[in-house]
Amino acid sequence: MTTVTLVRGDITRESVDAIVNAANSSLLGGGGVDGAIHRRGGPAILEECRKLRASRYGKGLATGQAVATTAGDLDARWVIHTVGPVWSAAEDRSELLASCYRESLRVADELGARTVAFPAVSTGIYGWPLDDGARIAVETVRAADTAVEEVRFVLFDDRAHETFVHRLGHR
Ligand code: AR6
Repeated sequence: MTTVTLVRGDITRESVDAIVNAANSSLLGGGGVDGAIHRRGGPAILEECRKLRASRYGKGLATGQAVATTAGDLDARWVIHTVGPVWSAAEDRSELLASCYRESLRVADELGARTVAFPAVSTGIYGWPLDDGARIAVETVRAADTAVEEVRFVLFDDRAHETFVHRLGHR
C-alpha cells in the first residue's frame, strides 16, 4: 500500500530514497526543478547524465520515460530523471504525463527505493495546466502497482500545494 503525502517546498531539500527530476530529453540540465537539482546536487549528477547520453541514450531520453543516476550531494540515494510532455491544446498528451509517474515508480522499484519525492511534472516551463497535472499525478500514483511505500509530492508554491490537497481529497 503506497501512502501519498504532500509537502510545500523545494524538492532539493527533501530526504528520501529517490528524488524525481522534471528533466528534458537532453538530460543535460535546464531551468526549474532540473536547474535546482543540478545546482544543489553538484557535478556528479551531470557527469552520470553525460555517460547515459554517450551510451544507452545517444538520442536522449524519450518523453514519458525515466532513468536513474546518483543523487550527488542531495539527501537521497538516486535522482530519477523523467521527461514530461510539453502541454498542447491541440493534442491530448495525458498518457505521456501519466507514463512519467508510472515509469519513475518502475525505476524506483528496480532500485529498491521505498520513498520517492515527485515534483508536479510538466506544470512549469512545459505549461501543463496545474489542476489537470495534479489530477494525472494523483490518479496515476494511486493506480500504480509498486513497492514504493511513500510517494511525496513536493509543491513549490501555495497554489500548487492547494491544488494537490484538493485533488487528493477526490476519490
Ligand atoms: N522544488 C519543487 N518544485 C519546483 C521547484 C523546486 N525546486 N522548482 C520549480 N518547481 P519545471 P516542467 C515546480 O519548469 O514544466 C526545465 O528547463 C514548478 O513550479 O521545473 O516539467 C527542464 O530542463 C512546477 O510546478 O518542469 C525542461 O526543459 C513544477 O515544479 C523543462 O524545464 C515543474 O516545473 C521541464 O518543464
